[in-house]
Amino acid sequence: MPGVAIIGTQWGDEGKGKATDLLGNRIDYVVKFNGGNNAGHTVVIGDEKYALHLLPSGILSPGVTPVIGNGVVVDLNVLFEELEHLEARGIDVSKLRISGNAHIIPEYNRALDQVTERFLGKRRIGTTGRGIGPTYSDKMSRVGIRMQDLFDEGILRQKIEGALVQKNELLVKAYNRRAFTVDEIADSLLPFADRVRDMVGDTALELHQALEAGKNVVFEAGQATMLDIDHGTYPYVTSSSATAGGVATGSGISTRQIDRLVGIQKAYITRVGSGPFPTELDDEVGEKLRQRGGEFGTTTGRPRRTGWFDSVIARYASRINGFTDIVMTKLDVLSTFETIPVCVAYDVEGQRFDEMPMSQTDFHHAKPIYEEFPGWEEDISGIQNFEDLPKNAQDYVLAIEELSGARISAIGTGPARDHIIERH
Ligand code: 2SA
Ligand code: GDP
Ligand code: MG
Repeated sequence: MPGVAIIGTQWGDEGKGKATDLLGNRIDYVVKFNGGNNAGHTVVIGDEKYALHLLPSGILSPGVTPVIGNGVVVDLNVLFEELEHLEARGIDVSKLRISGNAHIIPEYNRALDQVTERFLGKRRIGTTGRGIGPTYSDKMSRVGIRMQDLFDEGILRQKIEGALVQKNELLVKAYNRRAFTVDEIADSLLPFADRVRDMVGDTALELHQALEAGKNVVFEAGQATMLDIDHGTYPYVTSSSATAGGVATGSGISTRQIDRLVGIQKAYITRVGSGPFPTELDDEVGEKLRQRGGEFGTTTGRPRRTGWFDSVIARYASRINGFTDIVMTKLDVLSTFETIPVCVAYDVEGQRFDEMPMSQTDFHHAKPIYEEFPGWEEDISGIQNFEDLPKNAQDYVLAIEELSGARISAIGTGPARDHIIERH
């Protein structure tokens, strides 16, 4: 049963989209199991560049059945914008399946996400403002609206009414905003019922049957380990389970059906939004990484914060997820740096931490302990054989492999599909 999961090891944007695409011609199904249109995956195919948010990036491979699992939150307007955009570019999207249990992002949750951030001021999370957090809160509070509710107008109206009791209280009393009416929300959702009817189904059963029949199923995570609601840098996280455990809960398959767990890690590290970041480079070196790596948000265009590779985080991600192997991306970005520091442990007020500190306060105060590696001048873009890399680049990869606690099975040397070194 070849179930493969692709998981981010850092704070996102490691190149998961490209890693999924790499498996393209071997995939039958690609499943998004967490998050929503806060994600941003960029995939480059020939001269064409695709930016995907809500849809899994495997949708770009012909013959693949894309699946939006129960763990995803769906903005229906974005769904159809993205589908129409891809169709106009000649991509077949007709096979898309959506779980009847996936939650819908109603307009009031977008409003709440944005206004909450404004009111938090300095303490804001730096969310993408897409309504992700409030929609997952509703799911846990049991006042959420699911895809299947679109097919029963009576139930839909009851659920909207129930949710609005809480939402309007917050919007009007706490945040001085206008109230939403049941009619306006129902009117914004009901026209989608017919449009999604044929896409919505029991995707957990469909995936189970596919896996039992020996099909290749890829589970593609949005965001990443350090943004996971349980295992990330809470509260500076997203509101879903972005780690390996989320694959099963977010798609309804068994953990026993996951055969391979691939961690995606950049050769350095980035973060979008607020929160602690021990190896952050708030200087011209960080700016050079940002420019060379094109580190700007795929969804919001925000400049990403940049820093050196952090092996404490890499080891933590390997442990939490249990990676079978790792794909290291963007090694080409590190060319021309004279030396490349790698964080091997933290110093927290005189105490050394080789593993992630338990307390967020300690993590906020963590100072990286660096080991320096000699850099290389050569442009390595597009290299496909490990032996063709400069010796210093090879040594860097081998050192990171040792520090990360899992085998590096592939190395990205550029954004294009074939800019990759596969190590067998
Ligand atoms: P949210 O909107 O509630 O999920 O935000 C909570 C935190 O999660 C972070 N987050 C992300 N971090 C990196 N990349 C993401 N996707 C886009 C991309 C981001 C963009 O691929 O470039 O375009 O800005 C993503 N989505 C959520 C977010 O920054 C908050 O820290
Ligand atoms: P995701 O959210 O993990 O899918 O990553 P994003 O798509 O948000 O960000 C990764 C970016 O790096 C994209 O623009 C990719 O095209 C690009 N990319 C992926 N792998 C490589 C690589 O090995 N080298 C370079 N230079 N760019 C890469
Ligand atoms: Mg991204």
